[in-house]
Amino acid sequence: MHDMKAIFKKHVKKHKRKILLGSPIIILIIVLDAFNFFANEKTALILLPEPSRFVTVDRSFATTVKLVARTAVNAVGGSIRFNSENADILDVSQKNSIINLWAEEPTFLEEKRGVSFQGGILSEGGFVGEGPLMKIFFKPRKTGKITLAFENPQVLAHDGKGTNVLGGKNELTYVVRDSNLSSPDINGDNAVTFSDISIFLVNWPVTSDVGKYDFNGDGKVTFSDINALFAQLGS
Ligand SMILES: [Ca+2]
Ligand SMILES: [Ca+2]
Repeated sequence: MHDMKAIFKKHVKKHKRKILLGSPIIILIIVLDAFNFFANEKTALILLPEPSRFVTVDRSFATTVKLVARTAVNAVGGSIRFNSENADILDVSQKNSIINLWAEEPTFLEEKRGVSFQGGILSEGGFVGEGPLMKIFFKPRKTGKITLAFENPQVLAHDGKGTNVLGGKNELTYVVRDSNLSSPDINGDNAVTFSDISIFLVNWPVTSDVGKYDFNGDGKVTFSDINALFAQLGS
């Protein structure tokens, strides 16, 4: 055991310079990777929460459907479905859409269990870049999760053959909580991670801003709120 420790120490000492030099590169790669989750080379369809995945049951919320085209494209279509027992669709807006030729304007699927759409982008040389396709407005029915997903999505290349060049798409899950509970996503990065718990602990004991840290809704901030936040880790 001691031998192992000694070997390890010796190795670290010997390679200290390399380890120190290498570490920032590894960290940089991890950070860049996180930023590039959707910004890689793939043409993708993205469901974007506005502004947050963490919503309250008493309020409506919106999802922007966005296209990221890495090569020239001219048509996009598909449908978006969700678990409709937990929410209702209020409206779909095409305002600011990059689609300027609708073959099928966004229409509600049966019993508003989703939205289907099909359209073209009139642009010389095809469309490259990113922009919104539409915005869907929802009203939660109850607390729980609402998951949106694409069904049969297509993004067609401006190549005269209509090749489907869609390389990626995401699923989006909203977490609906009671209106008297604080959002577990303290730093607003759309995930509940150790960073949120760390921020909470930095502010512990909470004497002001009770409304920000009352995760169980009893009007005060106690250890129970730490437990309540831990319970939502990863959501
Ligand atoms: Ca967070
Ligand atoms: Ca509390």
